[in-house]
Amino acid sequence: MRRACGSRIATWAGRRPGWRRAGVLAAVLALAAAWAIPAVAEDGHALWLRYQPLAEPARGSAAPVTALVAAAATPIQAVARQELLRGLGGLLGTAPPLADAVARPGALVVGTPESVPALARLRPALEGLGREGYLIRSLEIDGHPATAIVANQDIGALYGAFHYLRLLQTGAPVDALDLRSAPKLQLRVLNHWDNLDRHVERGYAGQSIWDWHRLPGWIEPRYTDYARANASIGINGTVLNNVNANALVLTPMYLEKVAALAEVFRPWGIRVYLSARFSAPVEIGGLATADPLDPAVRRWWRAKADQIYARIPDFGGFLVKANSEGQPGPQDYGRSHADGANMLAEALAPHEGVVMWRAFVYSDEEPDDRAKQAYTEFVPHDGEFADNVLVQVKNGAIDFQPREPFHPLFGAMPQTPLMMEFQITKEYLGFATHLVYLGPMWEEVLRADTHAEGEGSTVAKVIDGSLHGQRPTGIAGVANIGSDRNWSGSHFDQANWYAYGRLAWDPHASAREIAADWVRMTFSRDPAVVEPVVDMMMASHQAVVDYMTPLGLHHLMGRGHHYGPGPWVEGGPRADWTSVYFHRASRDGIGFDRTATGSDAVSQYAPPVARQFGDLERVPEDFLLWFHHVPWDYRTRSGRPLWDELVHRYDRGVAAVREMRATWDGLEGRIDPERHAQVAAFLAIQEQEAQWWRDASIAYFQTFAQRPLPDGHAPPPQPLEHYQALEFPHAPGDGR
Ligand code: GCV
Repeated sequence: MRRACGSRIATWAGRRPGWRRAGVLAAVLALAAAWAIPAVAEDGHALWLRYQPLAEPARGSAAPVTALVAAAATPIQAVARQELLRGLGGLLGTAPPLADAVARPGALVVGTPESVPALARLRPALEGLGREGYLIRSLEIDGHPATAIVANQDIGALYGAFHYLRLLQTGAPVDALDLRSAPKLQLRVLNHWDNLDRHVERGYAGQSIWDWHRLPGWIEPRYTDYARANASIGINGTVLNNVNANALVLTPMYLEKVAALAEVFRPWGIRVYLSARFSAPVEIGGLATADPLDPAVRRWWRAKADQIYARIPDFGGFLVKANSEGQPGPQDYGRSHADGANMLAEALAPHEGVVMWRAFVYSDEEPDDRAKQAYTEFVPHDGEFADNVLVQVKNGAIDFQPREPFHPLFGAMPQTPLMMEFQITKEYLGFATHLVYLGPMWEEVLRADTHAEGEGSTVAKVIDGSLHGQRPTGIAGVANIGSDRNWSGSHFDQANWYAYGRLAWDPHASAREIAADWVRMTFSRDPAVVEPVVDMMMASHQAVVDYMTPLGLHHLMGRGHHYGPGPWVEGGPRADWTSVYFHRASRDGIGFDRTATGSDAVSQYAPPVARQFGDLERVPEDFLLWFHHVPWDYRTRSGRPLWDELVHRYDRGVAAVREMRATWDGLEGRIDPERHAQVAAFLAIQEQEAQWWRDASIAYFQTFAQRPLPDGHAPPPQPLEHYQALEFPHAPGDGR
């Protein structure tokens, strides 16, 4: 098993010459300080770390900090201290003076028992908090009331510092604190689908933030901003390049660039990982094969790992997409996923790196149902993967659709660490212009009951290892970060990055509470803003499901770019890349029969779940057409026939967007004009596009349903051919 990464960082830092250490530290502090100067007012660049002065009465509830006792002897300690000075300075008006001891009431004392001796007596209370956990406590030190943020290691104290600042930012009382927090998942990682030419696959926020061409000579200050934002929500790893990987990233020229980024991220507790192309030994290594059982190939990967660790001693490991969508993999040589993953794991093991092997696979031979393929390919290999391999599983079995039932692999591989893969970027959810808060969708999946070990075997318990005891544990989020000034393409998409981090720290947390914190930190602590905006965010996921893919429909988007509706998409290289494959609409009904009379995908779930999903009377209606092919006049639970219910839901979705617009318009004057105006404009786009989805889908499905629209529902304003003829050759984020 892997050594704790803090000790590795300490070891690494300890080996460096003193002058170089001091230089790194100075650079880190300078970059961190530069971040405090807002380049453009209210452009969203500051994210949730705005540290605006606290207005009364919230300020009154914050105990004044009279002094800050915190060491700065290591890079992590230095950034923690710097962050507190910046945060307290912004929130309270002036930064507290630095002190070596608690000489008067009201000091904030931050560190480990080693870095701040006054904290040594809290050592027993730190038990069980691990390397990254922390304690925030109101107590007396040397006879004076004080607040302690204390952890076993520096990184825990940094996370505690961010938590304390969050309490102040959200207006929570801080005068009688007794908080313990430790992450429930070990690897909390972003996956960038960023290409080396700076195109971001499925990215809607500009170009890649990695300026590969100018690295390592030019270190953008943004890299520090990025690391700081991630550390504030507990993210501790980042995969820099696309899973559709270019082998060049493993060449020495690129490894120098990767090493430069790793150096910037290190003080923030963030390790770098790379997507590894399975055929790299052939493409950049000059070998004739990439067969994982070939001794020369194994040697090549071992040497490559050694080369990487010589430059990046805390390198995290590899992410691999193999034998999926045309990517090379072990099956090209008649080997299994376990053979491929274990070969890489063997190369990384001496350095305590991990392999994150993706379960998003489908072979060139089309299966009877794409939803079944990952389970079919992976479950037979349960128990065969090396100790440092995690299998990374998307939340649902198809592909980040607006709503999917949880992936049947969760709970089905008790001897293998399974990582969750969420998509933060909104490939199938309206890109950056649709306001969709993903917290409720992720919460729904995390709380879903797999029944793997009886009732209460939630997906969250599978991934945090509490159900089957697997280690390591982890979660990945496909990043929505790009070169746009506001990072994520829209102000509200920042909430999805934020919520991902908070759920990665605690997959049992509440999406609503996370949203409320985010709104208070990002827009306003005024309840007249917080309450309506949180309600709007919480309703936004159901809205997009309703206007795009109601009742369990899925994979109905435009071909290739995935922009807008395309329920008519058919033909092309493979059936399971079309919409007609998934909705199966005909004169007799609509939906994919995944029961025993159809593909029998339901049988991949534990029996109680399979029985529920397979039973037309008991299946949650949100998944009706995911699991069942249903006649148009089937009576739904509302009493409406299926066709009428479908139309009703499409219209409900559009109406929900209209309501979001009205709510937002009503907040004019309470939100700064710059951000208010952009959100208002994006909501207007969203309403138009929701209407487009609704109109195009109804026009298309009506050709099968052959029924009039129910009373009170307007017909689509254009004939079906109009919607089918629309083309978007320059839609952003396409796969290349
Ligand atoms: C990176 C979907 C996306 C692809 C993506 C793939 C994956 O198919 O459309 O762009 O490729 O998922 O997750 O590997």
